Amino acid sequence: MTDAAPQPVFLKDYTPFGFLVDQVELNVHLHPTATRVRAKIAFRPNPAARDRRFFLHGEDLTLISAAIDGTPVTPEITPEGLSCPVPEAPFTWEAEVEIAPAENTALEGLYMSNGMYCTQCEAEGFRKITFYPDRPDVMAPFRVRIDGDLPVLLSNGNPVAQGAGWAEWNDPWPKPSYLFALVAGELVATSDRFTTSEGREVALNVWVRPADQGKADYALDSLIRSMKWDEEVYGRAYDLDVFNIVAVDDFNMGAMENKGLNVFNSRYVLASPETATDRDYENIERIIAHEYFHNWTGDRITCRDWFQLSLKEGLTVFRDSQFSADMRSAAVKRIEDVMTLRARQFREDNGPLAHPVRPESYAEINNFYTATVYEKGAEVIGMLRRLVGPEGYARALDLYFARHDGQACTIEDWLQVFEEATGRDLTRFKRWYSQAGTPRVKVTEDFKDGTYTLHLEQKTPPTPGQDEKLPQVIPLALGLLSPNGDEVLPTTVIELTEARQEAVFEGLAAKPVPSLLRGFSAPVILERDSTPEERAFLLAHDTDPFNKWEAGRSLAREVLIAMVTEDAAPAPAWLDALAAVVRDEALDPAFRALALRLPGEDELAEALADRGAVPDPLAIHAARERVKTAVARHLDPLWAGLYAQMACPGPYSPGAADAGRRALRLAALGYMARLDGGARAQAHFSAADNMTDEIGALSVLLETGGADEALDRFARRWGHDRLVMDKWFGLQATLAAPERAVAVTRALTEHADFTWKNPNRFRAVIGGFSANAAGFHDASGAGYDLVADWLIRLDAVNPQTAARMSTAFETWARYDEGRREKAQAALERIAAREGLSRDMGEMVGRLLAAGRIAA
Ligand code: B3K
Ligand code: ZN
Repeated sequence: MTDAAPQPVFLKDYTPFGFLVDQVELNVHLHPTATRVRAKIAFRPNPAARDRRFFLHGEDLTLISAAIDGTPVTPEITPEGLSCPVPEAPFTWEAEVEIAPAENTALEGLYMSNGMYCTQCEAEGFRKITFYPDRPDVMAPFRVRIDGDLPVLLSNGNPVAQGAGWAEWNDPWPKPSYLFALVAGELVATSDRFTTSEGREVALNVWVRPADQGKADYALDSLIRSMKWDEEVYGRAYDLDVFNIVAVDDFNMGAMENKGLNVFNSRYVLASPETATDRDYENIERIIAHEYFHNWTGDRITCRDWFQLSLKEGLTVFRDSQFSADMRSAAVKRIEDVMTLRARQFREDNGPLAHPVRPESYAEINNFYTATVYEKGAEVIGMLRRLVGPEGYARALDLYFARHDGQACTIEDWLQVFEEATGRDLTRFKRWYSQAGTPRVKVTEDFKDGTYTLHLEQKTPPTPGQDEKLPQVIPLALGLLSPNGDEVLPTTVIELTEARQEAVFEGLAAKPVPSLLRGFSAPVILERDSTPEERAFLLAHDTDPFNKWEAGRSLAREVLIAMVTEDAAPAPAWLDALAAVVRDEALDPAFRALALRLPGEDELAEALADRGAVPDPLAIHAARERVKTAVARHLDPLWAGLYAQMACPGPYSPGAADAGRRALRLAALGYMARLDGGARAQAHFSAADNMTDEIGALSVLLETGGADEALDRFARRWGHDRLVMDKWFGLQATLAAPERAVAVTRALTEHADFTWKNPNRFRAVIGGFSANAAGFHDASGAGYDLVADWLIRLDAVNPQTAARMSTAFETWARYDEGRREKAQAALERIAAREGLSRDMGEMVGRLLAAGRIAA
């Protein structure tokens, strides 16, 4: 913690560390309040570096002793680390420190969760374990001995030897310290074996607490499928004799890719049909894959510095999306990814926290594990693949792995392999890494004598610190349909590279209907005046599943906006088009369920602000409610049939087919509840034999009223299960009616089981409430105050999670003056706190600065 204004670090200031590390030996003697860590590190001067000052990061460490080549030394120690004179030749550094894992509430470094020890080192947590050059470009093999009276003692790499109360591990692959991990506890494994394409026999274990035994099968199965997929699709085989995964209840994020020892938030490991939803299963599959894929894109090839974070994260998200698309429905996966991108990344790119995929400065790197670095970073790779084609992409990746294995790399290294493998000049493409903001592509058209011309203009609005934007390289996938619905031009990619461009199509019999940005081929906002009739036509006829969905989505958005601004009734043409999609049995039920989901309140607020209006959160909420009721009535003849038809016979299976049927059935249930007062939802809740149905019905009851009894029953049934109770807490905060939301959330925070130091529980309640747009933006400012109070409280114990949750305030500057004043006051109250963390200091500073400009 620090009171001073956070000092930024700049990309341009990068210099290599003065020393290389040949070997690290750690000896960790576990104790809740007095763990001893002995480190023996072989350093030698780095010929590539000029600066030979010996500085080791270290925070919250008590130094017991230090020696160089066996001679005791007395280093100079600051809150950030130590420095010491060292020989000009190779030398051995030895140090012993003491730390207190049980007192570590920040969940960074070595800490305790339910009696078990675990670590989280990315980005800069290793410095809370021992003194070390804690930066990703210093890579070394680690050998670790753990002493502790717990039955399971794990670290990275392969097991060397073990006995009662100790274990030794050796990781032969050089790695940066952020990939170090240690776990110790009373754990049980669900195990299997995997033989790699290179003939290596790998022992696979998913470790959980004994009470959770039996809930790790799906995670293990997902791991095996990920290992196989990475061999088949990327030619990447696993490289150790064991792969361990551990589920931890108290965890700041989703999971962590430590070499050979992935540590997971238990919500992304534990699953049984009774306790996990279809969405949970899907997330487990995706995140297990993501962390496993990091073994090559992250661990074997890592980042030179944290500015390059998207090098591993964007690429690994792209890879896990490909995997999910292969395991499930590619079309549905793409639609869901774009919904998330728009809800999180576009919102970020359009607000005070906008930053490039490769930021150029930061005060606290943990604040930059963002949707822009991850999801926009993945989109950039998707565009690259589209531009060079699948073969070019495969060649570039092969070269990347061959050339950079064992190295800490940059975005330049990454683009260079594409240039060499494909002969393309990527100078302009690189702007995707340096320019923040979502580009707008404006499209107009004309048709004359069989020639159809598209006039394309691109523009990126200013973002904080970046007023001027240059044109980007935008792959625009498009197709053309004839007026009778035939495809006259199959998907073609046009490359936009200039501020203005034209695309000409000749020899057409009639003016076509364009299907633009197919598959959402670039993370841009398309601006084109198109009529509701044309959108309905695309919804009915487009061959591109993404654009078919998009047509319906944009119709729904327009309907909702018209209802907010003009109090219009929902257009019957839209309702008919929606009915046709829902009725179409040739379409995947999951797709039909997605078509029935309306744009969210925040998306609508954003769209209104974009048109220069000041969004009224209550009016948006009310319009959405009215549209839902209108849909319920208009499609009334369909619901009962759909509900009966979509029942899944046989035992629960989390696969995409059954999950899609359940999603469509629950969507029908939700609309039906608006007509039958929730009677069927009550019955559905009582009869549910899996969590998807149980929580699905409960959500319907919460939305339409009459959930009290079901909530009580749910709590009695699941009170013992933390993960299930997170859902109970979260749903109530998210779905509370606007006028009750603050009171409901406050009551939840007073509940005996609101264990707020647990990040999952905090996110469920405070994050859930922040996602309740009309509730959070209550005109009284009570929502802002409630969140600010909790952020202040959490910041004192866990700055990382607190800072992350402060993004609730990301959109404050778009609202009316009354709300703005109150939000600003809440943010200023946080900013004024003494002892505010660097994490939170940076976040509120950015939130306030840009907001004030806009105000
Ligand atoms: N690399 C980790 C995230 C670490 C976050 C540190 N604040 C998980 C992942 O992206 O796979
Ligand atoms: Zn990752």
